[in-house]
Amino acid sequence: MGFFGKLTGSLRKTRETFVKGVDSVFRVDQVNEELFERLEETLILSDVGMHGAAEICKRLRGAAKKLRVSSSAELKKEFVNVICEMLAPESKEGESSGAGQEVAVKIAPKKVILVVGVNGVGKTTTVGKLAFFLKNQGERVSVAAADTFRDAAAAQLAIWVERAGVRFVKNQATGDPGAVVFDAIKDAKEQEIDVLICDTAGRLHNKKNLMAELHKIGSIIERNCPNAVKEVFLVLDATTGQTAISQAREFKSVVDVTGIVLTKLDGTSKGGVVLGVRSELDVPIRFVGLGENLEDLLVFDPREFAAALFG
Ligand SMILES: Nc1nc2c(ncn2[C@@H]2O[C@H](COP(=O)(O)OP(=O)(O)OP(=O)(O)O)[C@@H](O)[C@H]2O)c(=O)[nH]1
Ligand SMILES: [Mg+2]
Repeated sequence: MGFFGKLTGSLRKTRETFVKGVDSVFRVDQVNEELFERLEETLILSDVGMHGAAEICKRLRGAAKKLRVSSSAELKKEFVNVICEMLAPESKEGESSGAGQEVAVKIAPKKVILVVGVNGVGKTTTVGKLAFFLKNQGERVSVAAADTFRDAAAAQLAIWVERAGVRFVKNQATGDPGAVVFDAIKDAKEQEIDVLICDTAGRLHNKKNLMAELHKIGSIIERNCPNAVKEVFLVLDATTGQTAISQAREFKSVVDVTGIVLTKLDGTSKGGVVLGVRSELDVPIRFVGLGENLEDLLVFDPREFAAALFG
């Protein structure tokens, strides 16, 4: 099964609820205010949330007016276009910007990815899948076990790292995540690693501690690899619906989130949350998690996603 087939299969339940609901809104002859109201209501009820639903309807109204859309079939087409536009990353995003400037010496690591999120959303699993993905892209990858809060965390990560076949840095001695990241950066320089991925704890004694620690790890990365591209991937669990959106808001206020990884899209009917997250955050969705295996991580492509949903 290809990537697209896998995505379509994973979105089956979302198609059954969200898409069916939306389809029924468009199954009328007239494009009128009532249709827009029903659409907004349907979107709110299907995990897109208030903010996302309002934005979609506003954009769709604008497009309908501009293009003088008169049939509901045409309007549905525009609806899919609006969704693609909303999901598309900002053009300012610099995935291809490399290390930011031309430098003669080789930078190692070129990129440091900090993976954050509350407990149980799928951070460690995502780190494993992401390591495997990047390795297959030809990158030299290392993983840092910076979740030192839970005893079993490093052991769980070690299994993923072994499956992915990448380098692993842990540090049982200090129990300090900052120290692990520091060691991993040092190791990455020595080993000429391209991408360093740091797993982090999802739970500390309290939320304030968690955010303070993420902040500290961020400064260690900044100080020790000023020339590397820094990414903060926020992992959100799609099955939690609106909760994922409020977590996103909370993390974004503390750390500079550069991308979202939306996990557990397989088997949930709450796929509409993709739209809510994107509209709420103004941060691109980079990857989606579609299962518990190494290869179950897909680069998020808005057009493909919309096609898998509505195609
Ligand atoms: N179906 C499905 N399950 C997933 C996916 N990603 C993660 N999981 C499962 O979610 C559970 C939690 O995953 P972890 O990776 O341990 O989550 P975490 O965020 O690291 O958790 P803490 O370290 O406790 O904060 C595991 O049972 C994973 O197998 C996904 O994309 N699909
Ligand atoms: Mg974990």
